Amino acid sequence: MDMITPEHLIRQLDSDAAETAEWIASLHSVLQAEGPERARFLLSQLASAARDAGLNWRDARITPYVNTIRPQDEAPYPGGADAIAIEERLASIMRWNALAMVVRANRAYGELGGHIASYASAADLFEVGFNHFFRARDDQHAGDLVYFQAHSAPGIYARAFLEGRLSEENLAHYRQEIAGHTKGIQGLSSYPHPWLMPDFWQFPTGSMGIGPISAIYQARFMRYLEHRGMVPPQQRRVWGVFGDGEMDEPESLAALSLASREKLDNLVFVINCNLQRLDGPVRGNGHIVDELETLFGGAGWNVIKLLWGSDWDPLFARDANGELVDALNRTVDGQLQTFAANDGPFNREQFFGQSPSLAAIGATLTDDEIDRLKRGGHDLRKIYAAYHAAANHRGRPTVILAQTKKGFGMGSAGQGKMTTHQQKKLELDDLLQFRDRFKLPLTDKQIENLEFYKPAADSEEMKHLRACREALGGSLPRRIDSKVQVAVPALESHAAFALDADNKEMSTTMALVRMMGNLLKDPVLGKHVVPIVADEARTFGMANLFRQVGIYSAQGQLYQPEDIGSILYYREAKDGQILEEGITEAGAISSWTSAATSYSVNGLPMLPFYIYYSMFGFQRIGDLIWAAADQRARGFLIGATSGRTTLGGEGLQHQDGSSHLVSATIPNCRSYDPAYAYEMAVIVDDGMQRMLQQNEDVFYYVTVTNENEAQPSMPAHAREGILRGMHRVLPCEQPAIRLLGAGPLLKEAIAAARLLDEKFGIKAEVWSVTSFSELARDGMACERARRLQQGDAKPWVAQQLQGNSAPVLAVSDYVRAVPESIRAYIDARYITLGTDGFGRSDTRAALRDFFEVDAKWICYTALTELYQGSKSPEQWREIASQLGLDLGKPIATSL
Ligand SMILES: Cc1ncc(C[n+]2csc(CCOP(=O)(O)OP(=O)(O)O)c2C)c(N)n1
Repeated sequence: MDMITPEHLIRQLDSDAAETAEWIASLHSVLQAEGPERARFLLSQLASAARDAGLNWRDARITPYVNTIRPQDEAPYPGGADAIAIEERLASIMRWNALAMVVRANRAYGELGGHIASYASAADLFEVGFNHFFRARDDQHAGDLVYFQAHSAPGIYARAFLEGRLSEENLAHYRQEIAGHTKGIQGLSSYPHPWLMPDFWQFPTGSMGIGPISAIYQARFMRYLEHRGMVPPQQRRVWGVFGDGEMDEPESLAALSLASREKLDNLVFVINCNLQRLDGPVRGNGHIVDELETLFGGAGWNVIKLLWGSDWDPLFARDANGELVDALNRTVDGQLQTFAANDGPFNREQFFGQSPSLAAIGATLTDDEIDRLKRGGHDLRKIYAAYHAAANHRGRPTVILAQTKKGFGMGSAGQGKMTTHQQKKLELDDLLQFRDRFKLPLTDKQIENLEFYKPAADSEEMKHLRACREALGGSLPRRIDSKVQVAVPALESHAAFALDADNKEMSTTMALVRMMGNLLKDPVLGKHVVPIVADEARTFGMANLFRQVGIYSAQGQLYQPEDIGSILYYREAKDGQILEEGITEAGAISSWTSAATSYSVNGLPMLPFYIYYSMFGFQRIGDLIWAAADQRARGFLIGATSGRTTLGGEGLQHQDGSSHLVSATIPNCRSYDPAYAYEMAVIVDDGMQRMLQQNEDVFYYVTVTNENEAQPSMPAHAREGILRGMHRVLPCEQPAIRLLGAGPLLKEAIAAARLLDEKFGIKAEVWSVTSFSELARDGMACERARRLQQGDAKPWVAQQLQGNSAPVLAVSDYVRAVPESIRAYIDARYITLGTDGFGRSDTRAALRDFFEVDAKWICYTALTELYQGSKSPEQWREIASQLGLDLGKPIATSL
């Protein structure tokens, strides 16, 4: 505890205290006579004079460990002390119901889990928001967006219970969603999950770090819609309440500078700094608050430290020589936690006992008063002042660093304890103490039975609760499942070039971009399309869109672009349509999610296309995609430069052979790996129909490639097969083998069919598999239906391949597990080829030979199937050499 603080140093270095006092007095007099603007101006002039004089002076970013807002600057509390008293009682009731919910569930089933301590620390932060700030959507207002710290969910349920939105039965089914469902009762999900509670939760925050970055991009997307004239300018805010431990996630901090760069003063973060995470202190040997102050402040945010409650104000007033502030500055978080976990006498001795002056300050308080000294995040008055300042701050986003105690009010059972995060059971004595601490009107028996408590409808508390929410537009959180439709243009109107391609050369990426360009021109749909890139637009041939629809920039274009003379110049505009996110896949997908949930969040359906390097999608930002799925996102993810052997030169970290394996695990994601432009066009058309017309909560993952090839026209009657996962592209009367080619390897399968015919006189038919995952899902559903006596529908793949027993050989540019996923539904010998192993840089031809997926290897593999047992090793070597294959080559997975 011998830390030297800046204030210590100042005192030691101050060679002329009288002079210092004069300077400070001058500042005060300017402030008084001419106001803060003038004072700030003078300070910045001084700073620049210091720079000119070569002083190399810089403001130490960290301010003392005290509240940013001085007591005299606090906005008055609406309703004053009476309202505070009622709201404190309400907060106590929320606390109890939340605690009872978790303890009850775990009394019944010890495995259910849940958290008490997090909400105990966050309750007051939420309550001030609910009573005074969080605006719900109504006829006048589109509603604020609130990101709730996930493991505080019981508290949000507790409030919904008091508001009459959830019943006792709902609460009794906390974390029992399946049991609840079988009884016709909505069980309560562990964390905010819009998929599971679609009328309630808006934003999934259960995976740490996803809430903060998503909140920033939602706030940004609101501005995007306003600047493009899609919605009128509005006073909506995004509030995000997050944990201090959660701030360690890279995603939590990843977009801070975007928020200030774009001047998102519609955004407020409240960081619940209870100084603990799951295992222990967030920064035992330092101050997480100061660290966050530096990070957010450095990124350009308005930072409000909310550290101490009103009962500290008189103590600071008595702190004439600054010893109290010094002591707080040097008390590290680990010690603050210990103070939280101990009682008044301990704190008097250990904290106020550090010096005679401190002891004198402490002497003005009883032990009990010391014990109850509040941290800022537990003082409604201080919280209100901070929120009020944040809501009225202009030009920058605000972060409120609210210091609280983890497990606040849980007494010796939990407050400030190392293990408090996971505490979900409490002894009767602890429960009784909790009741007494929060003055809950419940009998011992009611406490023992963990009865939920709801005051009478005409009680002061309930009237106040209702009045506050009515004034703010109703209850919250509330997810609105808008059914607004957007007309989708006829396929021929924007994709004729793909449907009647007539062997014109193009890549599927080029076809997609061309189609998107056409869709953007559609008089109805056009403005709803949101092209999103993470600094790869040129890679995908999208530069023409720069000029066509412009790149969104809140400031417009303040410079003359270098290429102004070119028709495709780099055009930034305030009403630009493209979201060019720079090199942040996490940011780009968060933008995509904002657009993909706009139908619900803004009541305005948008159609985002996020086009990215397919390897940097599911693999890199898979959890953000999973959260988007939970959020019922609707839009297109376009995995470009896809296919492990199709990307060619880029090598191991760029070549994607796995995204289709991962995307197949997301229930509401329909994944396609089209080979042809017309297939891609049909898939996008289907997606638009389902998402914009039928309002289905699905999204599409479509891989496209940069390999140019002759594009055939669409055969008649192919649509159903394309969408269900396979259709025949090369028929044959009596095939000896059936080849299934997927995506870019379809052409290898077709070439193999020719090779088999020309060199070996073997007839093959070829199918284009647009989606192994759709085939597999259909297969699983049919198989289960049969098992459960619910019907005898045949899987699409089995229907297509029926009437023939010839072997089936599938080839994919993804790992073999992808084509393996349909094995169970094929009534014939089934062989798969894929691209398991690390990619590497070389030509497509070399890569396809290396992974044994080119026409020659398909041909050789087919022969091994057809000539089974009838050839000697010598003859096989002979066939291989005829095909130009090396049978001695090592397996790709070993290299
Ligand atoms: C990505 C991710 N990693 C780990 C967890 C597990 N987890 C849930 S809460 C938590 C601790 C949170 O600490 P903090 O953010 O400080 O919140 P507090 O509960 O202290 O308010 C952890 C590690 C998670 N939910 N998500």
